[in-house]
Amino acid sequence: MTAKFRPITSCRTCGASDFEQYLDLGDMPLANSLRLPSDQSPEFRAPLAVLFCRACALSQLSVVVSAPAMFSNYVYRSGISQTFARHCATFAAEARERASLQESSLVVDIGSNDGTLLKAYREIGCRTLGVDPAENISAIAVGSGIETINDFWNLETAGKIAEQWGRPSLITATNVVAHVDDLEAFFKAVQVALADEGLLAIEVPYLADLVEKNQFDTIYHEHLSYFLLRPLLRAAETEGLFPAYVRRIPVHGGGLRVYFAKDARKSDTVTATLAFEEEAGLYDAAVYHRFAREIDSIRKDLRATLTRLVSEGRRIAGYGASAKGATLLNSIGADARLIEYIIDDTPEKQGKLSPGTGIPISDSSRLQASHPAYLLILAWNFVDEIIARTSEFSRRGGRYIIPVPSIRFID
Ligand code: JHZ
Repeated sequence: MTAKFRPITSCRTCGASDFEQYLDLGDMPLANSLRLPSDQSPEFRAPLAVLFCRACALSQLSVVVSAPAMFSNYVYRSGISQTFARHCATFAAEARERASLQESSLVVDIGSNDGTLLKAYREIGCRTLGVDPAENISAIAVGSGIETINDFWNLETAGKIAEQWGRPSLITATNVVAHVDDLEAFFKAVQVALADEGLLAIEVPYLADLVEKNQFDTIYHEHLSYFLLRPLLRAAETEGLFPAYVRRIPVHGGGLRVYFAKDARKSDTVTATLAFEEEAGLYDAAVYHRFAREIDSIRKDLRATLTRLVSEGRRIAGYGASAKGATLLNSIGADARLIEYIIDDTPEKQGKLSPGTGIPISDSSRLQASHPAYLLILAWNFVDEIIARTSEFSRRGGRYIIPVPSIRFID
C-alpha cells in the first residue's frame, strides 16, 4: 500500500492553529515498515516533528501519514512480551470491578491486535469481541479463538456491533487513541456502541513520562498525539464521554489509564492529575524546549559511545526490533556497521531489515552463535524480561546498554 502524508493545519483536540514546534527529528521511515532484504524500492519517509498547541497544550506530529498504509498489515504483536500479558491480566481484574462486569457482559477491544488483552477478559468469563485493522494480526487472534472484526473503529463498525452483538458493558482501547487522527469520530463511535451504564477504558502513553524520562524514541508516525489528561478529556467530553477515574500506569515506560462514562461524575483522581499537570508546567511550551535540548545531547552521546566501542573492536547487537528502536537508531544515523543485527522473538519481524538503517532482524539463535560484546536494548520498557531471557549472554560476560533516559550499562 502506498503511504502518503499531509501536514496538519489545526489542533486535533481544540481546532486552534496556534502551534509551536519543539522537536524535529528530520525525515524518517515508518517505524514498523520492515523491509525484505530483496526490496530495492525507495523507502517512504516523512517529516517527524512535534508541535505544541498553545491553546490546549496537546503535543502532536506536524504530519499525518495515511492510516491504512501503517495499520492494514502489522508486524507488532502484543502477546510477545510476558510483562505485557501480565499487565493485561491486572487491567482486566481492575476493569471488571469498575464496570461491574458479569459473566454475560460483552467486552469490545479496539485495536485488539493478537487478542492478548481480550484473552484476559475471556479468562474472567466475559464475552469478547476484537476490532483491528490489520488483516494478518486479526487472523492470529481468530486462530486463538478471539472473535475479531477486521476493520478500523468507526461509526459503521460501532453500529454493526450494537446491532449484531449487543451494546458492550466495557470498551477498551490500549495504545490506540494516540494513533487516531479523527478523535471526534472515534469517541462518537464509542458513544454509539457503549451500553448506557457501560465504561470506556483507554490507556495512552503519558507525555509527562515521555518528557521526564527522555523517551523521545516513542515518537514515530503512528503516534499522532502525545497526551496530557487535559486535552484528552476535552476530546472525549465533546462527544459526551466524561472521566470517571484516572491513574498512571507503568507499562511501556509510563501511561495514563482513563475510564470514561456517559454521565458526568466527580473524581478526585481527575482533579489531582490535572493539578499535577499544571504544577509541573506541562501546559507551557518551555518544558518541551528543555526536553528537546536534552534529546540533542542524548543522541550525540549515544552515537559517540557506540562509535567508540565499535572502533575499539567491540561488536554490538540490538534486542527488540521495536517501533521506538527504529526512531532511536535512525536518529543517531545507525546502520549495520554500528549495530550488527537485532534480535526479536516476533516471527513476523525475523528475516527482515529495520527501517531506514537496514540492520537485519534475527531470532535469538543468532545471539547464542555470534557472541557480541554488547546488547543495546531497544525495548527498554521490557528490560527485566529481556535480561532474564538472555542470561546466557551475560553469563559469558556480555553487557547491556540501556539508551534512555540516558545511556547506562548493566553487566
Ligand atoms: P514494544 C508498539 O511499539 C507499537 P514498540 C504500537 N504503536 C504502540 O503504541 C506501542 O507498542 C505501545 C520484542 N521482544 O512492545 C517484541 C522480544 O523479542 O516495546 C517487540 O518487537 N522479546 C502499537 O514496537 C519489541 O521487542 C522479548 O522478550 O516500540 C518490543 O516492542 C520482549 C519483552 C520483547 O513496542
